[in-house]
Amino acid sequence: MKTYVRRYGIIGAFSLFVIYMMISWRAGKSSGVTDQEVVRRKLDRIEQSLNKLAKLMEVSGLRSSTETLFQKVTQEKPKGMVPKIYPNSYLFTKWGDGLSEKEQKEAEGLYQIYGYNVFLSNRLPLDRQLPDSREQRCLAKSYPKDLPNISVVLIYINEALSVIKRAIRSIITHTPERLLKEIILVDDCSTYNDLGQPLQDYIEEIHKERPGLVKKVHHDHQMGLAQSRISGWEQATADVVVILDAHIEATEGWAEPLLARIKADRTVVVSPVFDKVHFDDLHVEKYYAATHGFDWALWCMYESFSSEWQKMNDVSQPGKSPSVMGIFAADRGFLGEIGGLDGGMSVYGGENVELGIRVWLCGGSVEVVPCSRIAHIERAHKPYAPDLSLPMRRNALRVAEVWLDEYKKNVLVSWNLPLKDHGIDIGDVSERKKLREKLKCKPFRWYMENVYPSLETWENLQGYGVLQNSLFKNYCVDQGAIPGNIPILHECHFQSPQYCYYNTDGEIIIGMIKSHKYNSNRCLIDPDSGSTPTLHSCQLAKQNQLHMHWDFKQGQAIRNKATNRCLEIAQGENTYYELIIQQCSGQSWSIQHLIKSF
Ligand SMILES: [Mn+2]
Repeated sequence: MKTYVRRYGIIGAFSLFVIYMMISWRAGKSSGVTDQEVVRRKLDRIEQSLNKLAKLMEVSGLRSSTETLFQKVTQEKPKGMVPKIYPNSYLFTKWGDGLSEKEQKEAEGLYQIYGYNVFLSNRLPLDRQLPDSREQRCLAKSYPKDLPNISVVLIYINEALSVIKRAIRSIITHTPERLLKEIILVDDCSTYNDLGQPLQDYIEEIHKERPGLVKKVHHDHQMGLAQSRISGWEQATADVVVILDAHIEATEGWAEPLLARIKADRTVVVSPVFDKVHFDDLHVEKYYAATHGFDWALWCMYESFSSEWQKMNDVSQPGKSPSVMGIFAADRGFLGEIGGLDGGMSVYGGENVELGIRVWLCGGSVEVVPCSRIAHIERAHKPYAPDLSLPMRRNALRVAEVWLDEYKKNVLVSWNLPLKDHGIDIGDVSERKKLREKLKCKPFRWYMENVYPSLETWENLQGYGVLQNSLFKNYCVDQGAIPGNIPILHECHFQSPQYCYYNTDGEIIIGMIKSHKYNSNRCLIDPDSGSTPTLHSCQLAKQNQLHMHWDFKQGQAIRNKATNRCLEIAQGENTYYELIIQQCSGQSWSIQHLIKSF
């Protein structure tokens, strides 16, 4: 019984960490921060959350955790101390002791280009041994002899040669020969010149042992991740196609668990667990298996498996997942039947969520398979585009237009765009709409109810965007310092800390609204005494019956239903205008976008 309680306590804690992760990444965005930094911070937080989770597991004795799976490469002790010449570079935060000035320059230069440690990669053996990160129960499993064979597609743009070579080598080493039909390299128009002849030389070396194993596809202009995956799929001839990044290393036994699931059900699209290869010292860290979810902006994120999966009490079992994160295996024919990937997606982002939703709605399902592990380099920066949020936003709107039905508005709310005339070109979606009709796919409501019930519906929202007082239009209501619970008036920058929401319950939510039911938003409260408004978790505020309900009509006062006082602005002692709560003096407010007029 004790174990039972502890186990569920830990599962609860896991959920809390996931929640923490989701609450915190948006909060990190404030004025002056570029979208690219936001993406980076988000990835950092996901990583931190997983690390914390792993540590928690270890402390609780449920399972071993944050294991460093690959011995960190020890640097030779410096003969004379050479100072680090890039003290602010992420590359040298934990790595690089003892390198000469010349070596540091080379390493930093390569890192700036690729976003990971190419200097070190070039010096590690191509067939380096990674310790086994699989659960004990995975090792005891046996798989059918007659598994389908595979075409492995590696997509890349401006990837380091040694990294691609190591990916190829690791796949050959760790895939039974009878299962590996071919490796297809898709180059999405790399602009660095070391990928031509040197890569060809390596392929020819491979072909001495495995004639014709490696094929190459080259785009003559950058076509994006989705089209790269399609190009690979088009060349593939095996039963199953596995689509991977080229900055990965396959590990022992990675293929069989995926193939066994597809053999049992050709409509299931499966993902391995990605262990993390650190971008700086390239050591591998075991990642806990998790599902691949997303928020209403359609950014993907890790989440805990369903309670049904938890109840099985077997971490080696495949678990249902709302979506995929870009590395997956599918029956080649089935992937074609349901429309491959959406080639109209540009550059990066959204294409995986589109695939996940489409698979579920059009007759298949998605699973994460914990016994299959792929080590994946998490880059410090990505080479696809200077600001990933722009293609991401465009692609998200494209997914919304084709698949989300009445929930399309949630994507617009999430990106703080107006419901009508957002002015963003999403390309031609007529073919994708026809595909949806042809396949007789289910409505998105079915997905909400059956696949992803933890997504909020946001059905009660009436208005969203920045909230401005008519006296002072350059200033916006802002969530204020984090941590902290005092909303402020701040120069408008139209970023997420200034997003406000008004709903039919009369709540005013300040700061980016949460996409999942297990997260709580922060509601504006009249604390009753004093004149300083505060923010509280809406759930707790409800429980504690705080004064959280407001009468508000567009262009009119914001008046608390319980206290009858108003949210207003006034000059404080320091002469700056401040947000206060006081007896109503007739001030009026407007929220940026209306869902229906109120
Ligand atoms: Mn990747």
